[in-house]
Amino acid sequence: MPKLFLGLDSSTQSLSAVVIDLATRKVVYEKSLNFDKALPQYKTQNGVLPNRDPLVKHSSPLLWADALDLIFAAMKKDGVALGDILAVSGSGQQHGSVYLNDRAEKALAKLDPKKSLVENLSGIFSRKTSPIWMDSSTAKECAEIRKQLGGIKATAQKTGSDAFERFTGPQIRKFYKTEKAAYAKTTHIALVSSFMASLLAGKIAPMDFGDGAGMNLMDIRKKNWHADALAATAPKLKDKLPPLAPSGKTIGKVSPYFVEKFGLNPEALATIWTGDNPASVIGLGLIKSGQVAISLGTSDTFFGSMQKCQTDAHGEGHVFGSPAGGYMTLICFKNGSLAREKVRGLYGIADWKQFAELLKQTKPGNDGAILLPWFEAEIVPRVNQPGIHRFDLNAKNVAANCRAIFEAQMLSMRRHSQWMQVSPEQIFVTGGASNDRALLQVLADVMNCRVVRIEVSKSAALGAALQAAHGFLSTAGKNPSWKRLVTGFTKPVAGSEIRPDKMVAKIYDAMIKKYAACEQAALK
Ligand code: XUL
Repeated sequence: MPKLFLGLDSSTQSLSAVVIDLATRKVVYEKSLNFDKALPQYKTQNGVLPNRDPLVKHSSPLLWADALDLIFAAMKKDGVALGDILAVSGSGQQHGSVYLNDRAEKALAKLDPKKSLVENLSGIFSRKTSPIWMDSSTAKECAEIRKQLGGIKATAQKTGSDAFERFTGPQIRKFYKTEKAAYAKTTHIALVSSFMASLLAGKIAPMDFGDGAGMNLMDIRKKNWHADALAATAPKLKDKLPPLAPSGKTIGKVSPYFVEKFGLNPEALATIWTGDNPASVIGLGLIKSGQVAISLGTSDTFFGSMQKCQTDAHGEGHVFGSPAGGYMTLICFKNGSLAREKVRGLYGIADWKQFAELLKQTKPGNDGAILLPWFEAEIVPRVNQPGIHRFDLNAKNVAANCRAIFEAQMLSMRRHSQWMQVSPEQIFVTGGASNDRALLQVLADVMNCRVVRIEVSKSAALGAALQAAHGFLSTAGKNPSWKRLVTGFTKPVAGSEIRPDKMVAKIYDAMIKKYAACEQAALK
């Protein structure tokens, strides 16, 4: 007898679905719908609506709802046994917000399967578009909130993070300041995750401790709305926010809309969604405190599981609730592959294979050469003036530049993740650049830690499916163990382990001091 659970991930560029069978511990279905391609009428580029101001990045909540209809239709067409799904959960791109008026609750409760979701939702929005995580137009509001909350350290201690432009609180404050009448008409503010969960459940869904922590509004320790943060953000804000609750908790049965229209099991549970990063923590199997993963993607991220809440006094890293209980940490380095690609372009390097070959022609430590690769304004460390900085490095030496950028990126990760005080037994690494052993050897040596590759193309949607299973089993009073639940779904790639070279690791132990000095000099 299969035990099917559906996980959805509403990300920046696509909506993905993963169905798992807990009886066989297998992923039985995967699908991804690219917003630009599947719904061109919204005119998004990489999931973002065009805007003249490069700092403003919005998307459309109707686009996300439309995609939900499309992905259910695709699952029905592909013969997914929707009638056997026991529970549905999901994750969303973090920080993005949806603004609803007093018609929303009624509309959600009476979704008509003869109409599309978009038709059903007509007239329920108090703001047509949704600011998303790529938006950086709220520097002023961040400064105002940070000041009210007592500075960087205090803001991080209270809410888990310093005030960041993309976080929901500063975005709400900007909306309140610039569109007072529309703000007054807003009765519910949702995150992308809680908006999508509301559609599935047919009622306003709570926000979870993972995504709720990405707002600069949640008390990171008490896990309720922080009165000072609400007051620093906008008036009457508490009335507009749903309650906070653990992710995966049951909201109710799925809305009859999905039952009648697509044949979803009428008894299937709709559970609370979370953010894509918290879901990925589950999808990558980071259950034990101190387990960390590095994703080498467009941006590089360093994230992991943490039992006791400990915030970053410098305000560079974030603390979110983890769907597995406890907390997770996240540090986002904007100049990841983005910067590596720029170096490749600068030197006309054909591909990553050649980049890795060049890197191998040089020796660890690179005779002290360092390249700080801030091609774009950087999040960590905070760099508002983009630019690259070379130290003891000849710009003409191609091979040395390849090593210098990657070593600097890894040294930066080591330096800026120290506040987490984790000493992992091994680091899981995922993302595009994780295919190359030469790069991973540098990572293992800099971190002085074993590195294993994990290939989970849809880690967030898989995490969401596991979250649905956990919610279902908890509701049935089974008290499921997260460790047992993720086993088998998140195996490292066979033979991918790379051990640090202890002699080389010593070179980096010395080099981290020089790296720190270079960083400080460049930041001056
Ligand atoms: C995390 C963040 C991004 C988005 C991407 O803080 O802003 O990783 O969650 O969807």
